[in-house]
Amino acid sequence: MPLPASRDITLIGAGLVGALLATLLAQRGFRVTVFERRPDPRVHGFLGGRSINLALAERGWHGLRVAGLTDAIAPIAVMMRGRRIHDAAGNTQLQRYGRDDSEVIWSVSRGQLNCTLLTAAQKAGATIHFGQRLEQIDWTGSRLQLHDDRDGCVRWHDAGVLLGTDGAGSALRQAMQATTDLGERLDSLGHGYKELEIPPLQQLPDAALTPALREAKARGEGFAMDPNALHIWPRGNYMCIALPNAEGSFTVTLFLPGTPINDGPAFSTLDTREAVQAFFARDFADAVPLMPDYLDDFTRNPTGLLATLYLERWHLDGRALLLGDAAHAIVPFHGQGMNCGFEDAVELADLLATDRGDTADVFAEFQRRRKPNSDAIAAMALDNYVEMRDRVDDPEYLLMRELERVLAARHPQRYLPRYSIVTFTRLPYAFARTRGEQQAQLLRELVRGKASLGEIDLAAADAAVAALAPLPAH
Ligand code: FAD
Ligand code: 8R5
Repeated sequence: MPLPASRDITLIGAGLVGALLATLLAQRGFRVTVFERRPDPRVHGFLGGRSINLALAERGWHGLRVAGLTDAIAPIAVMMRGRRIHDAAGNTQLQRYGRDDSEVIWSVSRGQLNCTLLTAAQKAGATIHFGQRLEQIDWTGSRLQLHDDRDGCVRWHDAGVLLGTDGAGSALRQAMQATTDLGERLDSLGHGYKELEIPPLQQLPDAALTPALREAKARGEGFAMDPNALHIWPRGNYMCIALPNAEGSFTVTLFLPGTPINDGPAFSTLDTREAVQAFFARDFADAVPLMPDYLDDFTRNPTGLLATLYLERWHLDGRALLLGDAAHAIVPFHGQGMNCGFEDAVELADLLATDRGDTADVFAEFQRRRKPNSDAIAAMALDNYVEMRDRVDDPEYLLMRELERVLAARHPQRYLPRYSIVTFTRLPYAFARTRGEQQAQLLRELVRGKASLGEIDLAAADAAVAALAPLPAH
């Protein structure tokens, strides 16, 4: 029996969110067609072969679980149990993210994750057309124009119900904007990023290694640093981070202002190899010997831009809806862009599958539920940049973290650090943000003028926590 027309859905973009959503919708009996600009990464490789990884947290795992994919991803995920902070002298220290190894985040290869999701979508029945770029939409005729990268031809297709999962630079968003004002605002952060690489230990020349690392290499060890951490080199207005890849390398990212702040380093002034070299030698001396190609990487790799995208409207009645980065691109500092997008996909698939009414109502309901949450994670991601680059080695901040652990242990029903709510639960981001503000206020008052945990009035702390509403079940 043919499916009714409303069961036909067209997705633009088969990135992380599009491929997961295609899987979820196909599994729920929708007829799903996806148009993806790039060639099939399972045939042609990914991003020129560079290893780029992402941090996967509970919200992201949940999306994979609903799609039945945890068993496919778990074997390629590397556990990160905390931040490993590298000070200027090269000493490191681990700050755990959670109570124990049940509260950790995971580093996953973007390419492998995307390939697994594409295969799952096709297995569930979705049709994916690669090398097909959305160019424009004829809204009156309900047709979309695609450019076929393989033969260079331009063709028109019936549009039907459109879902935009085509990322931060969304072509569908642009086409929607051409007919209706979506209330778009792009807030540029003024900082950019550059990706570098620490190769597997076995590929590093002995001459560059410390005696301890030379021994580790001789023992056959795979990683040049602690593999089970998210490494951070906090330096005030800028920082480096590194996430482990399963094969032994690390992807290092430098986050830096575009132009100087108080005469500090910036992308605009790192314009010669000598300037880059002097900067790294001064600020990231312990990482330099582990990155034999960093000068070439720095010159060759593009500088990424960082911005937050806000839209007042995500849909054109029942014809088109944006989700994932296309609707709400955020800065990366909470590692939640994909995690949030996966939450979008699960929510939308549920709404579409249970709804018997008008698609426009479903889209409006989706926006009503998700927008407060994407606004909240956008704000918390901005906060976390300051925390990562400037606060993680500050004594007052460390005392607040220490107190937070004590309070969470004493009052598990009432105190949960904001980082934990965001990362280890699926409580709404908007809840994490308001609760986080209340808790931060409480911590600030308790640590004011105090130098150590012993000086803090725990009875007063207990009373303050008791005044918070109990946490929802999670
Ligand atoms: P994308 O994954 O960008 O996918 C969009 C897809 O649409 C692409 O396949 C693209 O080719 C396709 N497309 C674009 N235009 C067209 C067109 N005109 N026609 C057809 N197809 C088109 N998030 C985390 O949660 N944790 C992390 O640790 C993390 N790290 C990140 C590291 C980096 C370097 C970057 C850049 C982002 C990171 N993010 C992370 C954010 C995360 O990558 C995004 O939030 C997530 O990929 C969004 O998924 P998406 O499907 O909406 O967009
Ligand atoms: N995205 C991340 C965190 C929080 C870590 C913490 C931070 C690189 C472009 Cl910057 C960043 C986090 O608070 O200790 N979890 O996961 C991922 C991050 O950056 C990713 C890799 C990134 C965009 C470049």
